[in-house]
Amino acid sequence: MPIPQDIENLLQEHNQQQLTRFWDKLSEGDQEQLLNQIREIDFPRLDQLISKAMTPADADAQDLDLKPLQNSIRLPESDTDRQKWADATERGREILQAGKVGCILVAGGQGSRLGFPHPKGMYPVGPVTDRTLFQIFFEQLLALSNRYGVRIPYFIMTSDATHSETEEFLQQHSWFGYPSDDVFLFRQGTMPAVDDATGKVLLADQAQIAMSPDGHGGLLNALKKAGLLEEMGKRGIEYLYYHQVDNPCARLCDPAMLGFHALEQAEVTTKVVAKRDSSEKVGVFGQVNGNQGIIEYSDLPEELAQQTDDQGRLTYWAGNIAIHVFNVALFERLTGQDTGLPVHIAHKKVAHLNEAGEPQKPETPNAYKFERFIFDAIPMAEKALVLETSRQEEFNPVKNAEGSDSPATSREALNENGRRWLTAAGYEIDSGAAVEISPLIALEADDLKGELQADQLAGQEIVLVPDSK
Ligand code: UD2
Repeated sequence: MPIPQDIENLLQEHNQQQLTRFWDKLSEGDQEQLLNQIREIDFPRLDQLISKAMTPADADAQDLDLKPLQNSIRLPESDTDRQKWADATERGREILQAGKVGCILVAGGQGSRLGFPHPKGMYPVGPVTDRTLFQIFFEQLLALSNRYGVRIPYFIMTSDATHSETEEFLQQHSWFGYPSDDVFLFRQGTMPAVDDATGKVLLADQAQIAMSPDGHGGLLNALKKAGLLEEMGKRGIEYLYYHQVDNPCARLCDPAMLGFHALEQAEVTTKVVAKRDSSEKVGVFGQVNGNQGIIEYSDLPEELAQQTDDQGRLTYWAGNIAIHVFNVALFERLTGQDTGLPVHIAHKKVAHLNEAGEPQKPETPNAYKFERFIFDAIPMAEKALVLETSRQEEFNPVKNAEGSDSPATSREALNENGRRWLTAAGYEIDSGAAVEISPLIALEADDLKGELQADQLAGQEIVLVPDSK
């Protein structure tokens, strides 16, 4: 079939005619697929992004206006602090009991650093049982919904790269016992990659535009498009606990975090850990252009990352571990306005076809990719709260195949946390024992007090998981 006239005009107008370069070689089906992709692209918006990407940042670009974080709730040190945390935990339990909490998992990333050829949630990280990240999360939510007698909807964002395998894996495991009608899998959007020299949209194949996921900030539009903000309204959900697929130590729907969030009347609360060192690859919290916000590690100048106060502690100490509580009302407000989250432009290597239709696998960055970050919602909130947590307890992600933030460090942390819980609950265990405790057995150390028999704690492997039926 001929190229539809409206498409011909559209590509002409935006100088992107190369997208139909191989039209005559395509089957009807492939032509249809290409047309659908072209129709998905917001070309006027893309033109703005292309010209922004192609304009070198002017030398005297407004310097980063970053000041240290002014207020945050630090880990408790005094009895007064501990009482504050206990009060917040009580408030958080009330919110959970009232059924006002939903949970968001962002799982659209391709996890290229890990070199695992499946969606990262399928990665086995249990130190003894090889439980996957997904299983650990679902068991936490199942334990919470049982304990508080409420349904906690689980909104899982996937991407084109992770959706079908994730869906199949969860179905195969019957959502690890979680009610499937409380699980919502939805895809994030995509953005085209453009050639860094010409601004032309790249073709990944003769009938396939080079598209990539639009960043975890794509969550807002994806929730709205999937009708999930309405679903939250129908269920009376007011608070959303948000976490990433790579961190098995995240304490889902943490009552203390929910409690502080409500008591401080925040619209967004973010958990932070004290950075390991100035080079740790996490965003930092600060006053950004006068507003509380996060500067991504790649945008933080070296001298600021290394700046210390008079006690030698990092000035920008608060590392974003990408655990948030958002008010649904904030998401409704942000998706209601047309200026959504800002778009970040990344210079990356993107495989594509050249003009002759030959596949190119560049060795150096050749294209611009566009993505949104969810933490850019923070400065848009009426009030943003920062809450410190313990790295050992709550931030041991699986990111790299080796070294720091790897499967080995994450498994060891789960093991260490299990051992600490057992000791805190008053049990003697072998100093070299490997420990794994399912959330269905305990969500915190206190849940173990007076529950275990000696034979469950003997030997080199202590595995506390529900009896497999
Ligand atoms: C992220 C943060 C970093 C710090 C760290 C904590 C950004 C840009 N950086 O670093 O500041 O908080 O996490 O662990 O966020 N994802 C999607 N769709 C996408 C892209 C990512 O769902 O299009 C998900 C991905 O599945 C993962 C999370 O977002 O769950 C973070 O992905 P990442 O690997 O891009 O972020 P990272 O680890 O560089």
